[in-house]
Amino acid sequence: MTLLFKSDLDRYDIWVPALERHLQGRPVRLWPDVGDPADIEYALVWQPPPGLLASLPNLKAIFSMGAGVDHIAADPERPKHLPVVRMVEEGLTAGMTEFVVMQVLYHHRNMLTYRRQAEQRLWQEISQVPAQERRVSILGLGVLGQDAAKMLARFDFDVAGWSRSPKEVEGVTCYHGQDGLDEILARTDILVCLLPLTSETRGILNAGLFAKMPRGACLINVGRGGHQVEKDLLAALDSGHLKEASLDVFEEEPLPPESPLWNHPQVVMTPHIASMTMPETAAKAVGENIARMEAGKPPLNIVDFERGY
Ligand code: NDP
Ligand code: OXD
Repeated sequence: MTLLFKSDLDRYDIWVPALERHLQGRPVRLWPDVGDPADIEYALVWQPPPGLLASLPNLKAIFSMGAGVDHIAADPERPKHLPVVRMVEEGLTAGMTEFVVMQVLYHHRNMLTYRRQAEQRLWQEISQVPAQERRVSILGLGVLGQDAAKMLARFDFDVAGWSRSPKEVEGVTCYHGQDGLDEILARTDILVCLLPLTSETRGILNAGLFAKMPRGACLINVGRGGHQVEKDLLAALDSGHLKEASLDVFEEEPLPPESPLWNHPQVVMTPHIASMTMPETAAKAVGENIARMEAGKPPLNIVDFERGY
């Protein structure tokens, strides 16, 4: 049996048939109408209410509907003996790469400045830097970071990436560890954050990090709001040290109405939509993993809670 729960995105009319197609006849039950909790063996969740997972006595695995699992880690009653599987599926990856490329191009081609100029009826060219001379750096070279990095390299950007462990990615200069962070920041015109939120990465986008980037650099945060220290970011934008930022995620979501980030002239803001899990491809990935488990194999993409992702 599969339990499906997502609090905020009402696409069950697509999700349920997609799951039924890929679950080899297993019935799908939608929370809160789950019937006998003892029937539930697999849970597919996004922001489950604390205690919900612990109330399912025969659960075998927890599948996250998103790539990030901070929402599941936040449940103090999460049954710690069960594998938690993060979402890796082609639709989510493709959507993130589209979004990152769009934002990089937006800053690369000075679109925010042109928008401001248009508001003032100002017809004025800005000298354009070629892509080969624009240094784009991605924090997080995992499933999403690597895909975006490879696509940016195809646009001829000078692309680098940073991860915890050493990596080799064709067309991408790879850095890792604390020394690697300082090196990558020093060569950055546009910084993309695609890290998971962990105890090590929380607050990483702070005044100290911005100071290590060249003056006039731009930030794109599509990781988590917990990565950015918004007061430091506002100070860096206001001083001109950071030229612009694209923010898809925020310290508090929804962004409170009083936040200056809503209409800051140097900020492009979106409401945590950089990428979305696509029901058909996600259901296929979940179905394949359940089939693995039923065949006695461990599921792919298990979260290591020691590392935090
Ligand atoms: P992965 O787990 O595949 O990749 C994570 C990457 O971050 C890895 O390269 C990892 O290094 C690196 N990393 C983790 N901790 C550190 C650290 N302390 N120092 C340096 N590097 C570190 O995740 P995904 O690519 O699938 O997803 C990344 C994140 O994107 C998600 O966790 C989520 O927060 C965010 N996201 C946001 C969405 C949105 O709509 N805004 C949509 C989907 C995801 P290593 O390779 O060495 O393990
Ligand atoms: C995710 C997200 O983690 O949508 O997948 O934020």
